Amino acid sequence: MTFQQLWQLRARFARSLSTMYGAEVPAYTTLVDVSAAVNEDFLARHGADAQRLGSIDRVTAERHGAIRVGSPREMAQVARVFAAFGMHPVGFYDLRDASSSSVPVVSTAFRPVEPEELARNPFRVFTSMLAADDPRFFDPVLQQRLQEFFDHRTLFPEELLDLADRAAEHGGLADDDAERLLDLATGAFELSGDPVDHAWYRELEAVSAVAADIGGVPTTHINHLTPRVLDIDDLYARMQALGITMIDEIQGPPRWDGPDVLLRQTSFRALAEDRVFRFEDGTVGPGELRVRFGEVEQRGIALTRAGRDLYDRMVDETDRRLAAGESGGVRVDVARSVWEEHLPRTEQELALQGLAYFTYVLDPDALARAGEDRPGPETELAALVESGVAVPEPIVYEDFLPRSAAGIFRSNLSDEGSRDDARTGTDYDLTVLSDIVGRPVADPHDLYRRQQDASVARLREQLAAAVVAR
Ligand code: OOG
Ligand code: NI
Repeated sequence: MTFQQLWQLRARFARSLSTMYGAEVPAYTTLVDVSAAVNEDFLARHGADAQRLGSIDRVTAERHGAIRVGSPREMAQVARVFAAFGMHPVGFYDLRDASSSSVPVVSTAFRPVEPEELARNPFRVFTSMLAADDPRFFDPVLQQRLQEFFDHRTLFPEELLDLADRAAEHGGLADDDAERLLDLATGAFELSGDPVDHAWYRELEAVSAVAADIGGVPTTHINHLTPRVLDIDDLYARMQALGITMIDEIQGPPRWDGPDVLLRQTSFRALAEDRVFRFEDGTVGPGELRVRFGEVEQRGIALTRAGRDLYDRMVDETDRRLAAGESGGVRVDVARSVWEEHLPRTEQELALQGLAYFTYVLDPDALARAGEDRPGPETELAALVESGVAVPEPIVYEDFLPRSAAGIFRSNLSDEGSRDDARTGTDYDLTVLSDIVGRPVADPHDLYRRQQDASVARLREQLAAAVVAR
């Protein structure tokens, strides 16, 4: 085989993790099969319109994974591994406060950032780091023991890190090196057969099941791998019909007859998996852990800051009405009425009100129809949209939602864990996380904005040319 570029490595990495995960968690394979059937039927029903938020090839291959690491050192290393696949840190998520349960992690997502790269293969991995220094969860003695545990384990062998650095530096790898990189990287996220120290695991679990999953085991692993569907309600119904119990509700925006925004997700609860334990009396033997689960997602349009503020207000409003006992207490029904009251019903309105990101594309027929009145490059964008000369095409949301993420974590915890809210938590933000990761963590808004601005610049050039040609 010849030289493989980063995107080719990324596509193969996603496939290889998918094969591994399917062998480890058979229910995942069912989920992938049902997702493919849902997408085919959706495509048959909606034709070309079905591909407005991504080509069917992209959507069929699309996955996000989730992994969890323990320390800043491990976070910096995993960033080097992902860089070899053209995946860069985007967004800061603080899940410590996003839920009443004990979820002591801060997170980012590693993903391609350029539109062409996303179109080639959008593989992304939601990556959480244990906030092991947060005194609300861990007392000084436990902090110390966790740190020693993380200092002494190796998640990513030197050979993997070296190969990854070389791939990132040269924009890819050739032949055997590419194969070796893929083997080592896939292996780093495989469930380990090494014995789990039972006493240590249970001690951490009393504080937080998430802490135990991260700090109670000698390696990391893919926690879930999520296919994308074009109709999540259909997927939900089909999975239930197959006898697979899903969590009670679809997280994120409700189903309604306006544009889909951001991200809707649902999952089935973690399944019991055989693991090997070293018990308190020194014996080694089988046991079970329930950690890994299946999740599926449907993606919508990315919202601007103004759109996101509106979204957050709608979520709060839904909470308020639910607390007041409206609509029989069914969240999605309450949310749907809130949506109908506040969110514009068309993409065009979302664009005109500056609530969502779009690329603006010139419609040459509309321009020709304008004849002598054709607009110049100085014409306001809104006027161009209203006259149909500029057609807004949605930019898909490529990121995550902290509240849904916390909800997904929480739905898989059997125990709330403990948190001492009398103490002050450690400060984490995008800047602190960038220092930890060792490279700048991008603000998702900057990326969407850049894509939108580039399309407007292109449009203005075309209009200027059209004016000159007149
Ligand atoms: C990550 C949970 C977040 C999502 O889709 O929001 C996530 C985890 O369980 O480690 O994957
Ligand atoms: Ni997920």
